[in-house]
Amino acid sequence: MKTIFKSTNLLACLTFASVIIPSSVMAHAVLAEPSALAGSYYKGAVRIGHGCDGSPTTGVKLFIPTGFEGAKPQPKTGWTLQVKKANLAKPYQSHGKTVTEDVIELEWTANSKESALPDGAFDEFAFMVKLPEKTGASWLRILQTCEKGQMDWAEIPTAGLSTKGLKMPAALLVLKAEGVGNTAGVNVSDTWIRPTVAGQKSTGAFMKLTAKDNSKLIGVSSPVAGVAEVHEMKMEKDVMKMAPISSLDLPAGKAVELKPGGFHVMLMDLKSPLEKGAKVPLTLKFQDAKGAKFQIDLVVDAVMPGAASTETGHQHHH
Ligand SMILES: [Cu+2]
Repeated sequence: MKTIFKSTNLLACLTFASVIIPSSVMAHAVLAEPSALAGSYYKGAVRIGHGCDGSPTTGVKLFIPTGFEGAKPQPKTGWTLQVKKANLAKPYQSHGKTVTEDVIELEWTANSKESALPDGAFDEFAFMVKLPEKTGASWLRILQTCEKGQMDWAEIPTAGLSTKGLKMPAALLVLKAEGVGNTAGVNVSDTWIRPTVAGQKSTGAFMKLTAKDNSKLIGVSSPVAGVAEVHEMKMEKDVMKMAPISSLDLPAGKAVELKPGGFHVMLMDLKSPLEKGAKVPLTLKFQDAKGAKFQIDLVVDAVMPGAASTETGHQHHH
């Protein structure tokens, strides 16, 4: 096939490029399930992957920010639980900023040397909490105490959601909109974004859109991209070209697929690389047949479609 890709407003349309991503070992203190439905009851778990420079972990403290309600730790054999109320929290430094938000602290402390978590093992410390209604990223500080020393997981990226380059990032929890698109009249499913490599300044976002009534996709935006556009691909004299379009028709009840080689959302002028597994906020703007505008806020995983987690495109039936 003799097909040349040309683009006028980009280095290249990268929707076709196959990208090899090295699998990175996540040894940070993280949440086992880093995204959840805003406003829902969330069962989370702090995952501790190693000790402090070889020393076994004897204590785990999770700081629950304001807006989260009724946080409860799950009991753990050999460990003592403690819940401290908001006014006991002290301000702390995170990435040069002083965080003074009131928080609730959930604390697990090993009862003995025997119940401490060895450096060579991992474990999870489960909790439950009612999440805020507001969608977006939350960063939860985790203080890991060891027989010798401690690790204060409290750094927050200055922009975006990538923790790359941070030594001790706080744990990310992305709060997603409820019933993605159901209330707004467009169902969004099968979302994914092609991960990027260092230096790559643009990538594509893909999904399936099904409108209840005749509508149009009239715009996109994302805080990670300087420019976001809806693109079409078309053949012109044996040359495949891509170009921005002002709107994409969504006929009632018909699934319109945004996919490599076809319509796609182009994210350009990226502020940082979108690593595999990155959570990317994306806003879709629509207009219905009567001219009324509405939007849907999504969080899309930077993963290849085969590896796409079921959570991202998933629909909530009530
Ligand atoms: Cu494009």
